[in-house]
Amino acid sequence: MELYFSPLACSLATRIALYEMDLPARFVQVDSKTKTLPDGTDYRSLHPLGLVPFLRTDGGELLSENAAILQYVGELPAKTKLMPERPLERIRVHQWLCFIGTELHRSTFSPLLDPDAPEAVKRYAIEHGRSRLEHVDHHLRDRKHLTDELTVADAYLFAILNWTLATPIKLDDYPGLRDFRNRMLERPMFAKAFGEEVQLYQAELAKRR
Ligand SMILES: N[C@@H](CCC(=O)N[C@@H](CS)C(=O)NCC(=O)O)C(=O)O
Repeated sequence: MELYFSPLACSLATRIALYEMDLPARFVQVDSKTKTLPDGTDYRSLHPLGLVPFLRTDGGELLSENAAILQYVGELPAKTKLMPERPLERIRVHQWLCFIGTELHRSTFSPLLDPDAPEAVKRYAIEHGRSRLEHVDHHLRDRKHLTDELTVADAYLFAILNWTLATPIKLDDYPGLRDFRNRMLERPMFAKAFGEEVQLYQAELAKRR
């Protein structure tokens, strides 16, 4: 398997899932600004939109879209699965992946992280995002995970919440989310994946300076 990723992007969720499930993979870094691969080729020749994550399966299939990739990885044969067996629980995970991808990732955080987004768009994203963040915050106040067990949806939420470090959204305003992120960080595989990508992110920044 090959995971195309950029440091601290939403592709971090798939790295976490692979580590938690102890699945082997090759990680191919996409420069988020230049869209080049380590061998200098243009990533857009592989993924025309230049988005990560992108996964090449062991069978050679190319998969895009975070929610789809996470579900694929989450149910690969492994001792620890990150997708539940029961149909309704699977739907619940699907529900959260959609919610995180649309309501939090693209509608709330993407404009805040985009240096080209106009200030009015950023203000709108903060206003609009508040009710969405409150919704998950309340859900997590008395739960360890989004659903009964740890799943790929938790890895995706964790990846998104890290972006509060670079945006005006403050996790202290959302104690359920803050405690969830801290709990996830206590898991060795979450901490390993996050720590590695922080280093890669800093190296990418230093290269650009
Ligand atoms: N709909 C895509 C969105 C993925 C996405 O937003 N990826 C970001 C990183 S978190 C990206 O590659 N941004 C680069 C760009 O927009 O050029 C998915 O869910 O996979």
